[in-house]
Order: sequence, then structure tokens, then C-alpha cells
Amino acid sequence: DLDEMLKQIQRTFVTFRLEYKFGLDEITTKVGILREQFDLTYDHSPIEHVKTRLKSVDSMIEKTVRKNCEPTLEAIRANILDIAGMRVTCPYVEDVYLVADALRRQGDLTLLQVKDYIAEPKPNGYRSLHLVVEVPVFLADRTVQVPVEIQIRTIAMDFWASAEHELRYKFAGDVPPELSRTMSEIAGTARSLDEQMTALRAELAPPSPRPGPDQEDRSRD
Ligand code: 0O2
Repeated sequence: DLDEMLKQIQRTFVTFRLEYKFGLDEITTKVGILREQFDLTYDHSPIEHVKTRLKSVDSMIEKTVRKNCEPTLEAIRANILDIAGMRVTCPYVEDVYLVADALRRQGDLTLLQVKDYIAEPKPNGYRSLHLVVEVPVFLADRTVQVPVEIQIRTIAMDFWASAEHELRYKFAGDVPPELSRTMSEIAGTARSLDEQMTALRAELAPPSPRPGPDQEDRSRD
């Protein structure tokens, strides 16, 4: 009957979503390892904090429909690459690329997409580095490749993006032009803060060392 059919559909989506949770678990471990190693190797911590989120079934369906696709599992899998999402916040702009490079070097990850909104900010002023990586997840009976979106940004970028997200939510996407202008100005301030902090960092310490064989050897001493 209908009730049983709905239950079956719900179970299918729960199982489908679980694979993304596992993918996120794998990436969380990877970033956790980087964070600990960075903390030991560098004069400051390049990772300030890490947040993860898993898209709800409702919002994956909503996004698929928004993209003019049928809300089937296949269409969701092919079109929604940010079901599993991680946000990494770093103190300095150079840390953003340090973290991204460390992930990009990992042989078991396949880089599916890079969007560098730091090099090319969005018209509203949004800045962030987005990577979509595919990570293998070993299930009991098969291995699945799971895409995970990783947004890497500075504290200043994150501050701005959180406020802008809240504004958009509050005004249901219809932010008054005056407020949009204010946000655009603040984006400029955030950008200039990042530039000033980069200059300050150059005064504070020599450039961070790249982890290499030297470091590895020293850490074993
Ligand atoms: P949420 O609630 O954060 O999950 P795509 O539809 O993903 O294939 P899109 O949307 O162009 O293509 O991808 P993009 O530009 O990489 O952005 C996806 C995510 O980046 C968004 O997810 C936001 O988290 C963030 N983002 C992008 N632009 C902005 C912006 O102008 N302001 C803020 N605050 N965040 C932004 P979601 O699903 O929209 O939202």
C-alpha cells in the first residue's frame, strides 16, 4: 500500500544519504590528521576551526528540482555535489592554499572541481576556495566514491559569509539594495583586513615551512 511504499522510499533515501555521511567521516579524519600535524610543525595553527554538515533529503530534492532535474537518486548523485559539506576556517589567506594543497596531494582523493572565489570573488563580494573531492568509502559489500565539498576560507571571509547568509535568510533572498551595498562595502573591508593581516604575518614570522622529508625526520628524533 501507499504507506509501505512511502516507508520504502524513505529507507532508500536514508541509505543513500548515509554514504555521504561516511564520505564526510573520511574527510574529517584527513583534515583532523592535517590539523594535528600542522600544529606540531608550524609556528601558528593554519586551521582555526572545522565544521561539517550533511544536506537534508528535502534540500537535496529541492536543489535537484531547482536545477531542472527529476528528483531521482541518479540525478541527485550526478548533480548535487555538496550533499556532504565541510567548512575549514583559517587565520590567513596563505593557510587556505596550504590546506587545499595538502588535500590535493592525497592520492586516494580525486579532485572533481575547484572554484577559487578568492582569486575571483562573486559579484556580491563572496570569497572562499571551494574544492569538490571524491573519496573512496569501503562498505561491507562494495566500495563507493563519494563527493565532498570543502569550503576553505579565512576568518574574515567566514565572518562576512555568515552575516550575508543570515541576511539572505531573513529577507527570504530579497535583500534590500541598501543592505546589499553595505554588504559589498563590508566585503571590501574584509578583503583589506586579510591583506593587512598577510602583511603583518610577513613581519611576524618567516614563511611557514612546507612539510617535507626534513620535518618528518625531525619529528621522529
Ligand atoms: P548552504 O546552506 O551553505 O549549503 P552548485 O549549485 O553547488 O552546483 P553553486 O551554487 O554555484 O553551484 O556552487 P558554489 O558557488 O560553489 O556555492 C555553493 C555553496 O557556496 C553555497 O551552498 C554556500 O554555502 C556557498 N556560497 C556560494 N555563494 C555564496 C554567497 O554569495 N554567500 C554565502 N554566504 N555563501 C555562498 P548553498 O547550497 O547555497 O547553501
